[in-house]
Amino acid sequence: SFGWERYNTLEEIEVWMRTQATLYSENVTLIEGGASYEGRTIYGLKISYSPENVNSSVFIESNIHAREWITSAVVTYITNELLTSTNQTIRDLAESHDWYIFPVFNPDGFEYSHTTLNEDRMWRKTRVPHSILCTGADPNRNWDYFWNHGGTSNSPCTEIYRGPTPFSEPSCRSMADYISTVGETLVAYISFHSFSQMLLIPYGYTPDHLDNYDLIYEVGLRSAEALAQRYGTQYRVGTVYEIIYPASGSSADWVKGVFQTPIVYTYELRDLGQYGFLLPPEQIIPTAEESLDSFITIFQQYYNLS
Ligand code: 0X9
Ligand code: ZN
Repeated sequence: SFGWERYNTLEEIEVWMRTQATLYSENVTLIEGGASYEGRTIYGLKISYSPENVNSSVFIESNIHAREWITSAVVTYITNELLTSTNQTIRDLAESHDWYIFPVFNPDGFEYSHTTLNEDRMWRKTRVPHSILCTGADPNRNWDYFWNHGGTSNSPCTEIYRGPTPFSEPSCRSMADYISTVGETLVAYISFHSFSQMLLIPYGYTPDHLDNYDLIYEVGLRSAEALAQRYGTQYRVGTVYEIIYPASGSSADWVKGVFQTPIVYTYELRDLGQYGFLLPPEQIIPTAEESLDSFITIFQQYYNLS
């Protein structure tokens, strides 16, 4: 059954979401964000403690890349804390925002990565058959904001295949439609990836520091500091373009560019490559704890400095 001592399957995560919506039915709703190529519904949880929070919503996504299992584990952990923590800081944060949380953005790929074949464990992309030879597009290169502006490939056999057209991937198209219904209400959009221990700032398509970069950089530094305090885990902070690589067509760039969402971060969780995507289950809880510390700090410091 579901827990943070090991990695959960798509079905276990969905059952867990349903259970939360039943247990906390006054504040939690199971939502259907979109659908994947293979016909799976992309489920999320909406958490709302007050109708007054409608214009300070937070959107969270994880496992847009299938093999990055630690990301949905951390996001479900954070969700559980928002629902059950008695810590006053966490309660205040939870109850002063509306939350849209989608732990598995790429259910087809995620399910595929859970098959027993070793090769499949490293699956990253969608499962759309774009060519006879190779399946899938990179769902974090497929979004319609400066799509095909660097850091992508037009070859279906690469890991960064952008797809034939913007939003060719049903999961991206449908989640973009869903995000559009709440886009103007968002104060924050946080996406979770692994690995390499970074807190990334938009954009990936340009080296320019746009919108509120200075504030978001400072908030990011303080959040990375908070993260390090628990177990000493070191994170780097900077734009996607500058500290990893140029990458266009990501969900985070799309949200930032289309809605000018004030707080947009992408986490690259543990580790630095020792285990990489195969982070041992013993590290789930420590990774989640330190990530939660930084996550809370993002909001505290943003409201403190802005
Ligand atoms: O390349 C990616 O899509 C992400 N790194 S990963 O190793 N997990 O694949 C980083 C994307 C970050 N892009 C934006 N936030 N714009
Ligand atoms: Zn990723």
